[in-house]
Amino acid sequence: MQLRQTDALLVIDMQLDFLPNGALAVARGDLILPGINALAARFDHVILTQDWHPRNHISFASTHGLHPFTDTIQAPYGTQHLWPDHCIQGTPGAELHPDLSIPHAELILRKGCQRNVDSYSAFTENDRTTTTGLAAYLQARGLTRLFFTGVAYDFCVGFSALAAAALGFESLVVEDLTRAVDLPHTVDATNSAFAAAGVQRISSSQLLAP
Ligand code: VGL
Ligand code: ZN
Repeated sequence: MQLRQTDALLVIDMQLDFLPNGALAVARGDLILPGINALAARFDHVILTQDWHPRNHISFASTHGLHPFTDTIQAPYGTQHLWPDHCIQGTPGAELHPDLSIPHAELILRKGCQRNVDSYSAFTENDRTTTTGLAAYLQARGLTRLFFTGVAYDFCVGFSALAAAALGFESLVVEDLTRAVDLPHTVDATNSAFAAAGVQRISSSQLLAP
């Protein structure tokens, strides 16, 4: 697959809290770091995201005295999964992994900053109304084809890729450079949603081949 001037690579939430030993560790998330670095070197345009929550965020089980992973709440905008406290603004766990090496990344977008609204997607918050400005940024620079990597496949990567497709971007997920939280049904649901929305699942070998 030939890369174009109008392509961008999105590296979603490669933060310490989502990687092994982190507060919301995604299994084997660290194994994708070298591949992401190698792929990023092929792109002129790379955008990084950070999950960036205030303390007592609506998505934290501790905020509600409930259990992470298994419990949900009914937020004004719909069902919200609950998680361990993670990616609290300014804490070490919210930092990007130090082995992520993409000095030419042009934008670091922080999301999930409102206490009462979570944001899995880098484009549209979970209320499905508030935008992060990322679509406007990409459109202003003429970037139309987006490749997604990072964590978690079944949450922030998935929601971002689906939002991108809904906003009219060509949306591709580099599947071997993602890892999933893998709650019951979340990977199947993501795969079905990708198929329905025309989000393509590709391998990094298709991009790294000489
Ligand atoms: C994520 C759960 C909660 C993610 C973020 O990055 O996929 N998952 N916050
Ligand atoms: Zn989060």
